[in-house]
Amino acid sequence: MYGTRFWIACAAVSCIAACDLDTSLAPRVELDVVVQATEDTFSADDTQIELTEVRMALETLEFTTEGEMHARAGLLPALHDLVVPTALAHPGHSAGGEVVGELVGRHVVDYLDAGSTVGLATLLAADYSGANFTFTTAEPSDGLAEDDPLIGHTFLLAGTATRGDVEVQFVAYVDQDEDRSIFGLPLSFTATESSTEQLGLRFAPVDPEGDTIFADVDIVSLDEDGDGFVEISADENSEAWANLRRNLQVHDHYAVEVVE
Ligand SMILES: [Ca+2]
Repeated sequence: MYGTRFWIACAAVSCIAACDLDTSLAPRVELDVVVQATEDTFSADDTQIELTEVRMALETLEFTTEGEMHARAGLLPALHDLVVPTALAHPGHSAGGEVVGELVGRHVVDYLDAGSTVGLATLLAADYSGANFTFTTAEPSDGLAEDDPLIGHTFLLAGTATRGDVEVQFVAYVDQDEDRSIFGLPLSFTATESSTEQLGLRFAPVDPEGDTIFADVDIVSLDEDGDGFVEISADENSEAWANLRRNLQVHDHYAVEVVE
């Protein structure tokens, strides 16, 4: 059944046509957001890292445009409210462009499960130039088991750090502040009503400049008792935890890509 909002949106679309504006602005399309492959083995200074688990809890993923939509400011906001209803719940996103598409709701992203679907995004037909997302902390209602160790945290990272003959297993629980966001991920994409592409969310442990998420986090040296295991958490190792947390706030470690 179509609700009142749908018919009001249709009325707005008709108005755009009647007003002889570019009707291509009005249609929308739903596209899958999928996980892009993550580089799971890499060097961090003189340490070889192998990641075996990378999961992250996010709130709304938004897609932004610059330019043409502003010209219709008098008409579009009303349509925009209807089609992208939660965008208005987050004012102040204009720094990254105008939000005209989004993947609504909370999602746990398993970055090592390449090709898996995160959810279905709704996009107004537009030229997209950027993407934003907001971190959250995972909850059982996110579809997790009640004893899932990600619960209460934003990231769960696990793996092996090797330097010379020394191998250390590690697990890291990282929390980001509520409403901490990544703004302005570059995205060059034109959405039309008939678009069939997917939008790929990528985590890059090594950013394009070669900086890793483990900068100033020397996992091997954190194994002070030599038992081959390190937990990085706010309680266990606050300085390394703070550095990892800070590194994971750098937008160079994320990307949104068009998957043909
Ligand atoms: Ca240890």
